Amino acid sequence: MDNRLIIALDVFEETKALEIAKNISDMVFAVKINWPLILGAGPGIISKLSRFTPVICDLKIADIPNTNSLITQKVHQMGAYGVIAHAFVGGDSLRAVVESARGIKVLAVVAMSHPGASDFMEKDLDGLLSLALKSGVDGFIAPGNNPSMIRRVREKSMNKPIVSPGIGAQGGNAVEAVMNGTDYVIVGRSVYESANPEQVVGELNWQISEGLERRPGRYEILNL
Ligand code: 3DU
Repeated sequence: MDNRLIIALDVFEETKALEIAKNISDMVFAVKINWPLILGAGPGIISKLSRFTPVICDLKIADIPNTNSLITQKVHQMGAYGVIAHAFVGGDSLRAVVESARGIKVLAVVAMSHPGASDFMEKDLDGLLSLALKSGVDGFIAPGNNPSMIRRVREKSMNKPIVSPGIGAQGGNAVEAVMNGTDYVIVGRSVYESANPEQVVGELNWQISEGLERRPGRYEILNL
């Protein structure tokens, strides 16, 4: 199945993360892990989860080129499928991630889903996008709860996939995000806090198919 759902496993406990991942692995594209799980369960969770499903490490890497490169090398060694880095740190820092990735996918954060994103990041979306494009990243992170922002990213970059959090707990809707140009949907709380994660994952997959059907033909569906 051409799956386009990514589950954010923002839980602290290894057992809970592994249980959810095992139960949903054949219904999702990947899981995304962030600092809560890495700090809670230890970095070994990357390779443990990778036995069931591709793992995207949402480390939001944002440092000088040398440090970015060291972090990316380690993420690669641990068997991750992809890594997320911030674009705002500048072209040299982002290129260091891309150059150290050795085949793992690099996603650049160009816009965020929380209200504070309008304080700084939103003001230079075009600059962040062009910097990320020039750095050779594999895709963009852009907010699924902000359809006009997704369209702006899509219109500027027709050839890199958009991966969007902000669906469910943060108010976004998967049908709407995908209609507006999101290629992969990230969902956390709505799934891992649910009494029936498999059912929620099934519904989200249905919503993604619906969004793809209603998507304008000029927005090609892009793969990561
Ligand atoms: O809101 P949720 O529980 O569905 O989780 C969303 C995940 O995506 C979470 O790990 C968060 O850190 C990440 N994320 C955003 O929510 C918004 C962004 O702009 C970037 C990443």
